[in-house]
Amino acid sequence: MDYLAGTFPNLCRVEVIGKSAEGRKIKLLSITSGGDNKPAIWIDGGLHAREWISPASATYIQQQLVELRDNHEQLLQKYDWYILPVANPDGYEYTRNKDRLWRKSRHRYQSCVGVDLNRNFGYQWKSSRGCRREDYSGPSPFSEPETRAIRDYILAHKNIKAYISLHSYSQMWLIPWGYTDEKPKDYYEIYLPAEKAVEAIKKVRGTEYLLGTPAELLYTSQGSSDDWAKGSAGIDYAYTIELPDTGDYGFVLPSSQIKPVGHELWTGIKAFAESLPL
Ligand code: 0X9
Ligand code: ZN
Repeated sequence: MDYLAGTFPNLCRVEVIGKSAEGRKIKLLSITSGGDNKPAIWIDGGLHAREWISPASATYIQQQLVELRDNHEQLLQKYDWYILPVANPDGYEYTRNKDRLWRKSRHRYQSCVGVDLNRNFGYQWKSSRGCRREDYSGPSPFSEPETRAIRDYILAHKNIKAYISLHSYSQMWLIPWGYTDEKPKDYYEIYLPAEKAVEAIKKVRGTEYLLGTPAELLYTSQGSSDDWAKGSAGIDYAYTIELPDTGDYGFVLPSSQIKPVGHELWTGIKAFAESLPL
């Protein structure tokens, strides 16, 4: 991100949108090619520490948008992009040095460590039975500095019209709601651009992403970021993407997969952006 911002200062810049519980910077790349109040697409990764393909894919998209801008000038003319690869820097660092399969943040509560940041958002938030759980939702909605940083940035940028959160694994493009088995009224409208994305991804090298709600494909859960983006921030087009694979390697995807996964995802995001009715 620092390289991109230093090399292409007219196109992008690094913004520190907050600090983690342990004091690390939460860094986002904003990509804007001029023009006022264009619609924007938000992409975050790394809310869950161990899902390493998610930050890697977010940086892949940054590189495509900035370094290879000539290949897709229209996408920069039409949209601003806000891309946050590592939303949970404390957890990420912990997976690099201590426990590869850590999921939560590293905020200490009583005798416990860590909050599941994808349960800490303040829409349909639900309290947890005990802080030791892998999906501990925190003492209250937005108790965590990482989720507050995302909330505050998004609420300050009303031009954000699409929200995408990158996770792994399962190969799914998930559509709200995540907290219930009911579908939003505009389900069909928000299904269409996601369907275009999934079709485009399949054409690259045959990777199949399932498309539907968490209740249909996975499980319901409350306090997640996509539901908050749609339910509270008013961003109609809100999604969670579960990146590859489907379980052979799971969270510990080989590094040889970084480029192919990033490339097919980027192909899907382009098809998605081009088909948004904005
Ligand atoms: O449980 C999660 O937070 C996500 N799956 S993961 O394996 N990456 O942990 C699913 C989030 C989508 N579901 C909802 N939005 N409720
Ligand atoms: Zn996840």
